[in-house]
Amino acid sequence: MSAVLNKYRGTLVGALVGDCLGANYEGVSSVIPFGEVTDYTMSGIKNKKDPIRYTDDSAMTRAICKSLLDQKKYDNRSMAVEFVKEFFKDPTRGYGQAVGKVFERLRDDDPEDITYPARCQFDGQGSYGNGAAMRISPLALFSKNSQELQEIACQNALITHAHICGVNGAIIQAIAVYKALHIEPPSLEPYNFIDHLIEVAEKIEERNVDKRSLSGSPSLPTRPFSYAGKMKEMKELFWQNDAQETGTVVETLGNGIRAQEAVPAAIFSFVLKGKLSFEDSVNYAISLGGDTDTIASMTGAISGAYWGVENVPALWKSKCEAVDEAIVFADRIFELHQERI
Ligand code: R7I
Ligand code: MG
Ligand code: MG
Repeated sequence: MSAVLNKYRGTLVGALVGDCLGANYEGVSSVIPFGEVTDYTMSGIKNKKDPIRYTDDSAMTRAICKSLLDQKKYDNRSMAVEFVKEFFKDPTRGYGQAVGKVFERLRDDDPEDITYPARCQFDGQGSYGNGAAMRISPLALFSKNSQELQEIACQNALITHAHICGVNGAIIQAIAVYKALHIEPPSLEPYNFIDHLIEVAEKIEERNVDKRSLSGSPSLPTRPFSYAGKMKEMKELFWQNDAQETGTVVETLGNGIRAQEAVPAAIFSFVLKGKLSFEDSVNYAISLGGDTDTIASMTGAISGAYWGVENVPALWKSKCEAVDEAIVFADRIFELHQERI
């Protein structure tokens, strides 16, 4: 298998296994001892007979893959159609409480502007949940360059999340995956990695201030949350050497369902354990507690893009639902990407 294909497969399989394994702890509000997490993920699951089910994170990721492969280009309406199909096929996959309303409106009203239902959420503020960021990794595999990726990640996020924090979180998560795809192990430099994301975030946040709103949505808070600022705090965490203290990490970054918490937590889990292994990053992500399936899935996408599928534990690949399908998606998006460049 080529090195690039290894990384493509790693991205989608990484996102999937993170979701499946993290789901066991979703909603645990406190941090979880690392040893307790590894007891479950490295041995507890050995006895499981049925595949470990994936949640909405992976359901929406596969909808993005399907649309890309069906259209052979990026098409936002097709993305919306696939999300709706995926949701109504199985609404019990643990979706966010409010996002089902968007899918209902997309299905029942078939609006000309497909971002309209998302803009109606939360009294017109739009959702700041992490649901756009959690699904975004296939777009990093598809895109020709960082600029294109930022544009389509933004469009994709707006189908369900109109709040600027939800949208920017998706763009930054996408760029983190894209960057990790282009670094060969073991040459990750944590500070450079975070600096790159800070640079991207600063540019996005400058543009947001210029425009004052996204796509006509009045969702820009007076003092919007800054991902760039949060990632500077993340760098401080490294310097202070507090990083082993998960309580401090959660206090600084958060571990919740908001994109502004989950995305930084996922990036941090990748870089902190990035010198060690794929499984260390994912296990660490789960140990932060909170929105564990989503944080572990986003960590898994970034780590998998860096390490490649060959470094994903065989046990995880054999126990999680739909790993084979993720590999097929990765291979086909790889081919599509080759045709595009
Ligand atoms: O963002 P979303 O798709 O949810 C993703 C999360 C992941 O953890 C998945 O694993 C799954 O468990 O859900 O779905 P939304 O319903 O848009 O947002 C999720 C939640 O964030 C909402 O149900 C709210 O609790 C909260 N939320 C908000 N609360 C108040 N005001 C999001 N936006 C707002 C807001 O503007
Ligand atoms: Mg989920
Ligand atoms: Mg979740």
